[in-house]
Amino acid sequence: MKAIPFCALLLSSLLTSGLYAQEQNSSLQQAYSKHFMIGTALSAGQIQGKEPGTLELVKQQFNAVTAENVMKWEIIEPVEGQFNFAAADAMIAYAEANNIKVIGHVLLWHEQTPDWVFLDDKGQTASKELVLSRLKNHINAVMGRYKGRIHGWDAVNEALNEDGTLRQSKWYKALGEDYIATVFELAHQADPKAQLYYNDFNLFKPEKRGGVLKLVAALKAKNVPIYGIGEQGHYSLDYPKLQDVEDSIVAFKNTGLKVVITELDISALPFPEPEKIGADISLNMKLKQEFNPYADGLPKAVSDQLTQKYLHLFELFLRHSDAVERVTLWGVNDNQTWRNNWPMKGRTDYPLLFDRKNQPKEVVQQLIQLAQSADKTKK
Ligand code: 9MR
Repeated sequence: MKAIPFCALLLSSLLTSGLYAQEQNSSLQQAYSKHFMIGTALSAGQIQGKEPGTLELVKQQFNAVTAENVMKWEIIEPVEGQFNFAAADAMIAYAEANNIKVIGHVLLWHEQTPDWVFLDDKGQTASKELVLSRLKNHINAVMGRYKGRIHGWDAVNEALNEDGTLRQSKWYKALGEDYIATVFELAHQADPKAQLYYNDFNLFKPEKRGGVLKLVAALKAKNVPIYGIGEQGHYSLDYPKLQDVEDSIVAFKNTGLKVVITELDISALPFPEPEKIGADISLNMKLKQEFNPYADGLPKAVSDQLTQKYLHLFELFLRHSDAVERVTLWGVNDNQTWRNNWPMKGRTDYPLLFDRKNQPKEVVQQLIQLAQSADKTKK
């Protein structure tokens, strides 16, 4: 039987007593510095400084940033050979000036990839050689530009179906099932120091987790340079069960790879079709107000549930901090979160750690205190 670690005991006292941190001055990234990095995603508008206070807040609270969208293929290379580096350049300059690590997102994904990648000059399906040369050019151009300046890349994103089988994406159809290994090889050649991750959602599901384990075993058998597994973490108050998250972290850790929590957010809203939970962006349901119950504010009881879910998850991440190297929130504040628009547009959700005015939620100080207490057991 596992011993109950001190931070779990502290967590239960926090939850029952509602105690606040004594060291109010600390920030998330300082508090977690002995355990793992604390990251956030940044939108294009936030990178451009259009949201008052956000860049200031990010440099206090976070020590890793991921581009929410501006490094995706359709934005960074919308037309073959024409690159839009301005927004990525700006994010990296900001990060470097503030001692923040940069995470590249994403080299290859079946979404947000322009059609031209898969078509020849006659508009017909492009040959394997042509698609491969475009992939190579893309990776070399983007990773080459930022060589040595990116801590890690989500190299391949969401290549698996929910049952753990390989998604029959355009990439798969064009390049065959070796394409994942190819991306890791090309990426490693382009920037040998960058950590490379396989990133996906719903990895708490045993079948999908099994698909990742199979993929990792195949990559390792061929000495493919994969560094870690990115568990996205698009969760809700009702799911997943903590045990399922823990089982996936342990299974990934046992492969010898590192684990990164890459896109954490916890929706406070009811999910219309529970079998479709996850982050499949092709889902687009019609807005129904019954699924938007907190447009005027989050009731205290629900906000308390959100606090507890975050605390339980971080307690789990702390317990596995030998493998968990980073926890990245998928956004800074509730104003700028994809959750307001998925799986239906126009809802008011509360999934992040800072509210719509960039004010810390109650949970922030509690998370800080949780880390400070875990420090004491780590010394
Ligand atoms: O948060 C992102 C949203 O702004 C974009 O419209 C969407 C499509 O590019 O992608 C969202 O981020 C996704 C991430 O890139 C991959 N995992 C799922 C994320 C949420 O959909």
